Amino acid sequence: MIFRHKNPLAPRSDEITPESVYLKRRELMMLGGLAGLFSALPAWAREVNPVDEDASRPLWLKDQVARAVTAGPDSEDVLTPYEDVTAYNNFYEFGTGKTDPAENAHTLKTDPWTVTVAGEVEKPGAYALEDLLKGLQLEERIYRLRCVEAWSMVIPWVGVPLASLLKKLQPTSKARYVSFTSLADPKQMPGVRSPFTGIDWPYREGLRLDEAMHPLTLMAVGLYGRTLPNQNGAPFRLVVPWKYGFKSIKSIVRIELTETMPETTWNMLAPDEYGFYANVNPAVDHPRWSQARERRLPNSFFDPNWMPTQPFNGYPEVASLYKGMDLSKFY
Ligand SMILES: Nc1nc2c(c(=O)[nH]1)N[C@H]1C(S)=C(S)[C@@H](COP(=O)(O)O)O[C@H]1N2
Ligand SMILES: [Mo]
Repeated sequence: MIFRHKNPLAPRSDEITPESVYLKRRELMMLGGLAGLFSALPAWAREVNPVDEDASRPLWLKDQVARAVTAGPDSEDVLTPYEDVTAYNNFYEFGTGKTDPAENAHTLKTDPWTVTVAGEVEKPGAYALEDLLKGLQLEERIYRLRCVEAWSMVIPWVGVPLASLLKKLQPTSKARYVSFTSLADPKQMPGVRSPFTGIDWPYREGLRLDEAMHPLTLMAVGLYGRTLPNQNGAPFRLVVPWKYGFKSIKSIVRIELTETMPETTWNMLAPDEYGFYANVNPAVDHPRWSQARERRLPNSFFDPNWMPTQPFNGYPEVASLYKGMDLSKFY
């Protein structure tokens, strides 16, 4: 099933926003029987802006993204416009300011891209991204993204459940955690060159194996029906919707299955402020600010768009993963 988009880079109209077009499409898809209507579009009908980054991505990737199927939990949320999703980012490898990634990440070379798979796994190796994703069905998933800084977005990702990828890589019986590492190339990344970020590069994250295997956990290669923009972690990133955004590590070059809990970047930097689990939890404040509410983007100074933060970011189906754990201790 192919899905179609209004070109998100096209000039915005007050009447027909990309989001409203998008939501309409979701509604139609949910009617099921009508879904067939959308699969008959010829390739020439695809709206591709030739100056867009997406146009220069490898064909196999654009193709696989275009063949994604709609999946995941239904969402009542209004999508955050493409313009905001791709202009307001955290990607410290390209600077600490919110607009730095969009300004600087064009220097990231995303093809060819190799992901090293290592540790407690039957199929280790250095995989071309194409081979890693070969045979896997991509899905579109609309997820809320809640940053620990108390802003949030709603993003239509395109990706593959991490569980499907791990099934292909075959963790051994010893594997208990999955660790992820981002590219850290000073030549391509001004933030890695800079002595001021204080981060011990490369950026690292990790999940318990059962969290990694949860059906909500996604490896994203696209958003809004296109390949990922560089500033959003191209070409391959993690998305864990019930955890604070910093767990959703970008531009991944290494996946390692381990017996012991891996080190994670923000936990190493400030262990009192950022835990390994980092589940979204309105009841446990950050030592320096409340986590009870969030600003949903887009917003403005006069209309900050505050709303209450939900436990597990509104994904209660993951609660059983933490049964018996004191979530104020394991934050
Ligand atoms: N490698 C890397 N991954 C990262 C970050 C980063 O600085 N470097 N920032 C994290 C944080 S704090 C957030 S909120 C999300 C933001 O994702 P987005 O810019 O696609 O919205 O990416 C996460 N992944
Ligand atoms: Mo974040």
